[in-house]
Amino acid sequence: MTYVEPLARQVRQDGTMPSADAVQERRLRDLAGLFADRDAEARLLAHDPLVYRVFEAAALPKEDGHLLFSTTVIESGRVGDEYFMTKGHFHARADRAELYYGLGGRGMLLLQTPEGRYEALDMVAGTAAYVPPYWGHRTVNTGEEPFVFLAAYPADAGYDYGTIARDGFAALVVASPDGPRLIANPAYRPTPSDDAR
Ligand code: PAN
Ligand code: ZN
Repeated sequence: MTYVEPLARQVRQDGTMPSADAVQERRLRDLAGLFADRDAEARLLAHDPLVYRVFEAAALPKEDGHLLFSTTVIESGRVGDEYFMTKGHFHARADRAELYYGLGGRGMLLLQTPEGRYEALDMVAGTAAYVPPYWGHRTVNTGEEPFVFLAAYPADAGYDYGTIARDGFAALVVASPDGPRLIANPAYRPTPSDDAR
């Protein structure tokens, strides 16, 4: 067996990775409090739908310089006007960048700086999207099919979910008669950085 052979994983057309080392399943209850419409969220919680799955190639070398990769499959659906989305995070080592590659469906990558500047990028199959160092990121399924993408990131990037769980995300993507619309999140409250506190 070669060195690289055990580091490869098969990714199916639908984004699932049968040889994944770990699979995270996120249902609505795992995202409680992240959607703007709390009443719609409470109603849907009775069914607690599957929102997304992450198939991780995690059993890869962890020494400095290595990459991990995963696929994410976000189901099509909404909570009120807001589309199904990931929790969103900054990297625990905030200066670590990431590359996303669209595999299927249609979605948006939301990016924000710690100060709350935000940008959004439409993603379809074939879109290579760059997550720069220090930018928090969340993906949203704006289509009728599962939105699927592959992500590759430094093995030591880690996850800071707490900041977005506490402050919210600076922008929301909501359904409108003209299609998905990006709006500023009125409930977003950035916590001052350590330097400013
Ligand atoms: C991705 C995300 C994945 C799920 O692999 O972890 O899309 O989103 P949450 O982690 O926000 O639930 C990534 O950005 N890794 O760094
Ligand atoms: Zn990330």
